[in-house]
Amino acid sequence: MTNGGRRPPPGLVPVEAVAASIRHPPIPHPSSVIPHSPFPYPSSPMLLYTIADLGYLAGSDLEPAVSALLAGGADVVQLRAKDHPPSEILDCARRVLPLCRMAGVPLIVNDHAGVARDAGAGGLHLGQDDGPLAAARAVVGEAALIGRSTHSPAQAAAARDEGFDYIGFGPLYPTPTKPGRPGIGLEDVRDVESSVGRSIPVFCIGGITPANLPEILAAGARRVVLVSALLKANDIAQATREVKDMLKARR
Ligand code: 3NM
Repeated sequence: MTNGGRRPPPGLVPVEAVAASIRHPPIPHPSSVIPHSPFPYPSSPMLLYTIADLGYLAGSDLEPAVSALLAGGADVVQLRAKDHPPSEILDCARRVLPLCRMAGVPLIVNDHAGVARDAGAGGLHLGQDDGPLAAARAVVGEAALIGRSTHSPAQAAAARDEGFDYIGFGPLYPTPTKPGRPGIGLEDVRDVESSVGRSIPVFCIGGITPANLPEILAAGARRVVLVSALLKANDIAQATREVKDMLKARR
């Protein structure tokens, strides 16, 4: 296996597994970027992490938005729904999971380990206050990716040491998507990327737009998360493509 001994994502029905393997032949992960990457999606460079945030999307917009993110080259899609009950989030996850699977892209559920497990999602994302990795791992299983939000270099290193598969690092700038947090700025980006980022993917997050992406990349970032800048774009697929092209050009 090229993914560090992990089993493939759970719940793939054969026809989807076949389709995924046709679209994404199992070439080795670019080990020069992330040695021993835990990501079981070896053909993807994992540069652009997107979030389908129900704070920005009406329910009926969910599938079109996720389709557009995928069409534009999103490498990861997270489902984030801060004010929705788990049963509704599960329903949403089940609606978009087939889209993600057909694109060979992991669907990550924010906060809710039980939802991630019940949906058969590719992973789970946890905040700083969402408990230890081991408890979440016991719920979602070994195959799922589990990421942690981090807001300082110390938190980033701690998440790596605990065994998280990836981290978010931010918010770089204050953002209405996660209100009440100061921006941490760009000064630690290069160090975190060159230390923690040698072991697991580091996705910079918070207030990132196509306009400020060049300065974030110049500060040392390689992987980013964009939420509002994509979901509020007139053409989500085109905005996503623009960002993905900038990330690919940086590598
Ligand atoms: N987490 P936008 S910042 C969901 O720093 C989230 O942990 C953050 O949204 C963190 O791209 C953030 O609209 C919001 O600024 C990112």
